[in-house]
Amino acid sequence: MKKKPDETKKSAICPFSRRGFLKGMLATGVLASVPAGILRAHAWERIHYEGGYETFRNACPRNCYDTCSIKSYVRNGVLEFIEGAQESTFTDGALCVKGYAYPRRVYSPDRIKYPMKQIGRGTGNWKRISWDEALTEIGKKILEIKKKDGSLLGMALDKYSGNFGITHYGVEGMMSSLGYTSRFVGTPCWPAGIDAQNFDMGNMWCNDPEDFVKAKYIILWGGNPAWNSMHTMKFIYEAQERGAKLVVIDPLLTQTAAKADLYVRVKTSQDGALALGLARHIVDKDLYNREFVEKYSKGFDDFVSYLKTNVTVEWAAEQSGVPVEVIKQIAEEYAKAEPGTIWAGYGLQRHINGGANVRAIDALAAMTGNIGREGGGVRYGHLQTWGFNYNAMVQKQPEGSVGYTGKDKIKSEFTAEQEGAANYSDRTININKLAESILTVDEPPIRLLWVACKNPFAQDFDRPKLQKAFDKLEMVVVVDQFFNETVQNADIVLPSTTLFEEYTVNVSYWHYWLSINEKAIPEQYEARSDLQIGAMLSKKMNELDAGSCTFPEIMDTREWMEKEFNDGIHKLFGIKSWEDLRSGPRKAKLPSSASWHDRKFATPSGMYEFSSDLAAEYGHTKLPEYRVRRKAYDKFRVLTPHTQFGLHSQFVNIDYMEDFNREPFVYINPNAAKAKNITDGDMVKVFNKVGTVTVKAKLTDNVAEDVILMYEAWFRKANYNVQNLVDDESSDMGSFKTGAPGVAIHDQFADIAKA
Ligand SMILES: Nc1nc2c(c(=O)[nH]1)N[C@H]1C(S)=C(S)[C@@H](COP(=O)(O)OP(=O)(O)OC[C@H]3O[C@@H](n4cnc5c(=O)[nH]c(N)nc54)[C@H](O)[C@@H]3O)O[C@H]1N2
Ligand SMILES: Nc1nc2c(c(=O)[nH]1)N[C@H]1C(S)=C(S)[C@@H](COP(=O)(O)OP(=O)(O)OC[C@H]3O[C@@H](n4cnc5c(=O)[nH]c(N)nc54)[C@H](O)[C@@H]3O)O[C@H]1N2
Ligand SMILES: [Mo]
Repeated sequence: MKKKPDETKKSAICPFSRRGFLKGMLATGVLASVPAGILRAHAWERIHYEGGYETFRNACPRNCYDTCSIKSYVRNGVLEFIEGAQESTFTDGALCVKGYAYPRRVYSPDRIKYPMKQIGRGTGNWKRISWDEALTEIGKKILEIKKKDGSLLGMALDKYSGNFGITHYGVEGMMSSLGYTSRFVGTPCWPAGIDAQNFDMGNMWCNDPEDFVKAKYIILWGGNPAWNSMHTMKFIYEAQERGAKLVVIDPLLTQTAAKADLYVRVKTSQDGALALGLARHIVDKDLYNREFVEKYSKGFDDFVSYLKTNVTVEWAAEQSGVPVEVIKQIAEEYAKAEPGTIWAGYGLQRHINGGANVRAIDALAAMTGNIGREGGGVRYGHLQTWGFNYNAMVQKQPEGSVGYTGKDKIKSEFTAEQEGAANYSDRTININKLAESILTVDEPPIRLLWVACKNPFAQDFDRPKLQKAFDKLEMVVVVDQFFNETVQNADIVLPSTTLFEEYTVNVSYWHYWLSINEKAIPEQYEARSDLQIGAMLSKKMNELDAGSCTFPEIMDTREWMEKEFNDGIHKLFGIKSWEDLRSGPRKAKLPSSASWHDRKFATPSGMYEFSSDLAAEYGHTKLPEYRVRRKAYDKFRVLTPHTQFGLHSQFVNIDYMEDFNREPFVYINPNAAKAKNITDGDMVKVFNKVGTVTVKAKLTDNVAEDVILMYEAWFRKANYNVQNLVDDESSDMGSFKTGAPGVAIHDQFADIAKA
């Protein structure tokens, strides 16, 4: 009889992994021909076999549009290779190159294997300690803080998108089960656009990306899916084959732009002007959709008078750098296409006027009647499939817990009676101001920082300030897999499992598939999942001080994954239980591939709101008006977008990925380089008011003369970090729906010189 996965023997380091990497890449189609079988081995467990391998269903939990459904092949407890699930028409049997490198990531010699303590933060003097020692030290610190401050608000959680598996919200649950704490809220990623779409439509909701094939005209605006959502590209190519025109609007000539029928180089942060110029021309040519604006929208007349008073195509051309004829051409082609679609990428809104720019783009889609159409829409993201129980997340504070009572107190999930206490809450702090907050927040100050699923030193803003902030903390605990820069700034590191070593469940904010993530191999070394760590900490806390933690002390990740399912999820995906997902991912049963297909909007008026009172309440203009961009604070504009070979700080450090991507570069236009006496391959210094990065230059006219380009990434061997050039300036929107404004990542400036 096959044992439960939890009891399988501890695996050896995979001897075949480099081969497995290649095999995974070549496997698509090959393995489809090997005989498959399902063996009923135990009442609750069916083991799937294929070609001599035990197979498991997994899902890539990274913060990526594609959230791929994975099939994993295990022999003798060793993950040998993986492939994209064939059942998902989105994943379509293929992974990205990072995905194929997963087995190496699991068995990387660089993985953090045991709990460790650093004697002197930043010294590199690490000592292996036992789980018991680690948890005792952390537990004692938590109790000390509670005693000193009378609350646990001095303990803060910094978590974001390292793993989007639903049970990972158990980290938030673990914090609640200790008491009221400080929480970094908001998102560094997409909040300005989320608010914009909420003001305009009442929610963020995109068409099924598979329906790109139905589009006749595609405007890809400020996104680079050839790298960041490669699985969507096949639908765009199919649309092109069926005759659709692809327009890419980006200040960089990206790999996506290279596939376009028309590439439009826009001046960074000036998309609002461009969108309004397009809208003005559509009005002038009487090409807007009367039915939509009359029946389903509010405030269109006001919008038209704003355009007529404040916007001309010539002005838009001047502001955006896009010639008048091109604006007129796109306006006419897009307005006449049935349907025309816009994909508003996240890069677009990481600006001080990013939300305003997205609202102007939404208006364009609405006035042409493209919202609610299959193959149309303005695509940004959605959370339609995220209706889980969040059982792991919702935990109750221990009795007698004291918390935050300030005016901006957040609402508790529990009634005051259930809480049996005064109306306390966690203290929320803007996630994008991590450094600033640690340095300035008081009464009580942040003393203990728990970092999980987040690499602030690589991904957060103003790294020199972050260094000062960390130096101020009394204790830093990081739960992670590799010795990255954040870990280097920790006192205690706890080893986290990879996705193959735990159960969870995954959905996407872009496509509509649901995947189960099975535990395919045992926990490696002494790694534990975030949930298991919560349970272990709970046991220790209650040993040290009975009743000080309400989190369950025994943790089976499978049981907790099961608890996330409910009737709504079963119905939406047409499954009876999560076990149905063991035979493959499922897609939501959508009444239409179009979002807002019934054109009933979730705004206060139930209409598409060209004029939004809610926007005004949050301090914005009612109409999607032009908002000026950030004033340059240095010579060149610095863009630090996402890289092909990493997912933020993840993957780039894996040796197999280094084969593809050996070192970082700064990309600069040849004319700009000439003026600075820089030639290809020179070491250069890029510097601004935040800090300096020293890196090799590459000359390319893919970037404009006033732009310097560097990709965000964490290289194991290079001393390279773009956050030395990015400050923490806020974007205009985000507070409405995410609790904090976004961050103006792409509104940064620097100068460059030969090193
Ligand atoms: N300059 C610049 N900065 C940016 C951006 C940019 O474009 N330019 N983009 C921003 C955006 S869009 C985002 S979304 C953020 C992303 O910021 P983060 O969410 O911090 O990004 P990641 O590097 O993906 O993940 C963080 C860490 O989670 C760890 N991890 C993985 N799995 C687990 C797990 O199961 N448990 C635990 N405890 N840890 C795990 C990984 O090893 C990694 O160290 O960065 C933002 N920062
Ligand atoms: N390979 C890979 N895939 C990823 C990620 C990754 O790190 N690597 N990250 C994942 C995550 S968390 C996210 S949020 C998404 C991000 O996906 P994208 O939205 O595609 O993100 P970026 O690469 O940051 O930005 C896309 C483009 O926006 C452009 N841009 C910047 N400013 C402006 C502007 O003012 N106007 C216009 N029109 N364009 C502008 C940049 O030049 C860039 O080409 O990708 C996800 N997928
Ligand atoms: Mo993101």
